[in-house]
Amino acid sequence: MSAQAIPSSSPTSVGTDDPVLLERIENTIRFLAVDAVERAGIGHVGAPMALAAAAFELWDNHLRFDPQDPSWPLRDRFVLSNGHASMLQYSLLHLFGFDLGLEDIAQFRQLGSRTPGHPEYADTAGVELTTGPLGQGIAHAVGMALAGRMTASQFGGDAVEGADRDRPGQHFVYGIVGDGCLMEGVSSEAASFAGSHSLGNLIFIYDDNSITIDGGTEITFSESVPKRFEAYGWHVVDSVEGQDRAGFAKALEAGRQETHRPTLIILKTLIGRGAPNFEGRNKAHGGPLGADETKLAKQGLGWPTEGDLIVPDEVREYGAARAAAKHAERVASDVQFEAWRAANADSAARWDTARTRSMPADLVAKLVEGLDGTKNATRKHSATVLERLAELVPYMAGGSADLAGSAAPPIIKDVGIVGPGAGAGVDPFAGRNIHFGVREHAMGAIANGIALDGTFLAYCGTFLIFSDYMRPSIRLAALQKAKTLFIFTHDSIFLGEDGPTHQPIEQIDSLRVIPGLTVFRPADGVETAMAYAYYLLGAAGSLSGAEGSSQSAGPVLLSLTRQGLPGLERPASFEWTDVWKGAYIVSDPAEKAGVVLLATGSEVSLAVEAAAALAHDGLQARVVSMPSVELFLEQSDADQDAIVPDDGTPIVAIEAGRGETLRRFVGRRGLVIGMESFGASAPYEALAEHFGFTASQVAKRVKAHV
Ligand SMILES: Cc1ncc(C[n+]2csc(CCOP(=O)(O)OP(=O)(O)O)c2C)c(N)n1
Ligand SMILES: [Mg+2]
Repeated sequence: MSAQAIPSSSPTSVGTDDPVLLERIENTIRFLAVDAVERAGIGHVGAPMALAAAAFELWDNHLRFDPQDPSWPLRDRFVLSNGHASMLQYSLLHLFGFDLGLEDIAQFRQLGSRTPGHPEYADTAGVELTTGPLGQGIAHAVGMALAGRMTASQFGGDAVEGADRDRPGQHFVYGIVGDGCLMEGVSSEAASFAGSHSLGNLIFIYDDNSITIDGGTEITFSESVPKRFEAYGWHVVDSVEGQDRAGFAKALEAGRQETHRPTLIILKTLIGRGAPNFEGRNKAHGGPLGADETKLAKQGLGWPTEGDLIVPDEVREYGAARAAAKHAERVASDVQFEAWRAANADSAARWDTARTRSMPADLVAKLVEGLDGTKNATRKHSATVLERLAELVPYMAGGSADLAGSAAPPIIKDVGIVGPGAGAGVDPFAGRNIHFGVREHAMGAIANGIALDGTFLAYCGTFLIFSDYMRPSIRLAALQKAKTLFIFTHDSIFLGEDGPTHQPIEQIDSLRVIPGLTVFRPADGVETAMAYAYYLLGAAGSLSGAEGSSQSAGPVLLSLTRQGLPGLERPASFEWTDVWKGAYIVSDPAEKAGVVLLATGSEVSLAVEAAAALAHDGLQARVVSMPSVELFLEQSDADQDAIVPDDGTPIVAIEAGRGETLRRFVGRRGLVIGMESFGASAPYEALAEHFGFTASQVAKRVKAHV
């Protein structure tokens, strides 16, 4: 990997050394957590009580941020992977002057509060991402760190004398993980990726307390974490005592100095520190301490036992002063940043283009061009569109979990490779093709992390069947409204000979039920291109009307075929943007239709053929393509009825999957032509014949039904 000049000096002005004040602050954080959990009657006290001192050191003396502008692009990122310790983060946000008052903390875990049970992105100023499903935080953070390195390489330009950090991509990604996160497989995948990609801007602190909910970690977690992370290619600082402020500060500095390996600091902590009958035991993990133990803990640490949620005056004043100092550093940084902009006009302009999600005005036309009527598999249309986007949206980055060769999705020509695959002597962060490796679960999280970082738009993909390995990350994308694009191919039994292990049956239905995720199953090149356009214009915030609903703010998923498909013929009245309405009429008889064939993806052309067969037999059918069920359901009732009538006309749904999400359109006794088994291994034409997906068999079933 090529050497990069990454600054490593302590990044932020130095806070107090006064041990008395520091202890007061530590106990403030500790008892804010204890009291908030006590009020809520539920929550997690153990980790906040144990990590109060170290987390404060990190925020006070190391983390660069501006409480007045939580989305300052050059800020360091902080990720609480053990999201159950949310009160730790809320206490810090409060003390450092973010928009989070004591009244918010008093509402911990209550409906509509800014202090939900686990940190949620966009609910609370200063929360970088949603954590709680263990392991996801560190995996997302890996994506954020990768985005940082790619940003530095592609938009960072040259440093201005004396202000190396005040330009894009020079920040660090800090985080805390617990035992639970490190037991989860997703953290292994992500850590392996981070080591392989030399993400030296990533610094994680392992809350090594040897405790989880069910007991000591020795009951099930016996590997050497330091050796494991060293084997991944991490720089490991083993170990620092949780109350050793100076030792921890040194470890953080060592982490910053180490620019080519991610750093894991093993921090030995005592869960529930300060609660005499709980500390060091699994019962300290969660739940309120209770009145008696709370009193004992407060007495033991010299804390007032009357009242709760106490922030002593000197602590509040100190926090306010530090918040002001952090803001002043930001203001100073802005001056340097302007100098950088002046000296790097080209990089600055491209950086602005990315950060504002600026797109060419003729994006839609450019994407659709030449695809109308063109025969191809939709995965190939997708590849064509991605090739175009390499130029049109030069801040899109992504790749596949070792299935680029199957266009799931492909390597984009003329855009370099990210990571060691870039080759000797090539900047490993100058490219935009990411080899995620065979790590689907982490791939989803890493892509989300890239998207949430805010510079690159991120896509990732594999075969649709393996979306099951990514479901928690896809769900988190939707929950956070991360603009991640999930590109899945080989989307039905028609992938053929790989057989039932690879044939998705229930996946498309199961993905459509994730709130806020827009699933497209395009039928041809135009629909594929328009699905991409929907994703991109949604990211740019430039969709309006029903198309610009809250749906368009979130992630988008494409379900694409392996097999070739004809280009659909559509009526003259068809407009490309009809695809964004979720469904449209592909063909309609002159007189009133006797049946409506509602199909998605590869089954739309099948429906067209079946309609011809039916017409031959005197039954006139309307054919409707429904590329997105979610978008169709966003339309007004009248607009929906104009496409899929609700007047008793029989509706038959056709989808080479379970088809259960289409059942709502056909009525209780309606017909869904779908899959009831896991499929079979055979050439796809044989499978079509076997499972009844031929025009003549579809026509026969429709006739029998009507
Ligand atoms: C994927 C996932 N599985 C299970 C849980 C439930 N859970 C929350 S915390 C926890 C134990 C975590 O142990 P550790 O990370 O060591 O936290 P500590 O008790 O040390 O605070 C579990 C099982 C979860 N949040 N996410
Ligand atoms: Mg633990």
